[in-house]
Amino acid sequence: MKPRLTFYGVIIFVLAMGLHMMFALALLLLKLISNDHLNLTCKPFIETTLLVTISGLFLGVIMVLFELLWIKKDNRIVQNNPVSPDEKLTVVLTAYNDELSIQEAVRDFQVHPRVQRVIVISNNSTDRTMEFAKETGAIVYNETLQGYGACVYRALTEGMNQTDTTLTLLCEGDCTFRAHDIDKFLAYLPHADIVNGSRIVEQLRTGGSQLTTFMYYGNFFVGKLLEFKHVEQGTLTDVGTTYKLCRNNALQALLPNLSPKINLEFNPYLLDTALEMKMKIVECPITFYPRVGASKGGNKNNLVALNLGLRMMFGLIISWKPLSAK
Ligand SMILES: Nc1nc2c(ncn2[C@@H]2O[C@H](COP(=O)(O)OP(=O)(O)O)[C@@H](O)[C@H]2O)c(=O)[nH]1
Ligand SMILES: [Mg+2]
Repeated sequence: MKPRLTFYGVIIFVLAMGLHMMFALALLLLKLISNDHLNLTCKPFIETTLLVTISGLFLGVIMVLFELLWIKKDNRIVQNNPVSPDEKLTVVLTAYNDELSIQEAVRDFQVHPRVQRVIVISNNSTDRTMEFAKETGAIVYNETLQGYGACVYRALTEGMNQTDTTLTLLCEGDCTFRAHDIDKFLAYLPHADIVNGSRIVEQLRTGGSQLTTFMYYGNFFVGKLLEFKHVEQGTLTDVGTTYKLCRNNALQALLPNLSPKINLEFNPYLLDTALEMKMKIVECPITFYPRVGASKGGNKNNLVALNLGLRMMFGLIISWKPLSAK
């Protein structure tokens, strides 16, 4: 069991800071609206609370410093498993009623020289997604368990089961991610079991994409929380990207430890579980484009994204289990 002092220290610090600000504000308002009598009755309670929150701030800082200065030893070995230039990969695309984008997405990946095949996983699509994907030459399966997590889980399973490729590239069939980033992923692969795409480089985020500036910083914040949970295991700046390149032997170990019932929170859940298993995850900056077709996920608007971000934080701090779909 890891002590996770940085992780819990940061959480205690942020909670204490929030409470402290709330009570300081309450004290100010009370002073403005109440008479001396009320002030006197509330004073001991407010004073005690402020003392507790200030102690929380100090405790948080001490926990973080203790772990960073005394416990962490920085004894990492950089993995360097070269990838053969002939190595091909299987692309797996998620698709739920994505008839407007699926053909363009499949074609984009099919023409990349490192791609062996494209598999599309429809998730009970009721439009012509499956038909259009087949027409374009993709292998098509339908995942009957509804949900983003179930669709991703099936996609990774199908990729892993291909016997002539050892690499699975997970992506969405909505044209938000592009095949030209495969070369970036491959450049980082020698050092990783999973290369996770990150939309953190501003210049690579197309204006008008689903990732608003609010979501961009929100993703970064939750990414850092995940990083603090696994200090020294990886730099994490984006918990919302589907786009990732996985070694199949890593998937063989990882998938039995994942539940397909975790839905839109599946990405940080996968990363958290893989880091817990001591897998090497390296982020790679990727480009991000406007979506073709309507959003089905957590990117509809900032409020939906905020709700999803809070659920992700719940999963990271408390447990992923209660987030499983029934
Ligand atoms: N939200 C959602 N997405 C699904 C589902 N099944 C498959 N998907 C696919 O998973 C991806 C969701 O991606 P995301 O970026 O979170 O939402 P988007 O805005 O719909 O693209 C898309 O490729 C969807 O087509 C489902 O049941 N719900
Ligand atoms: Mg999408």
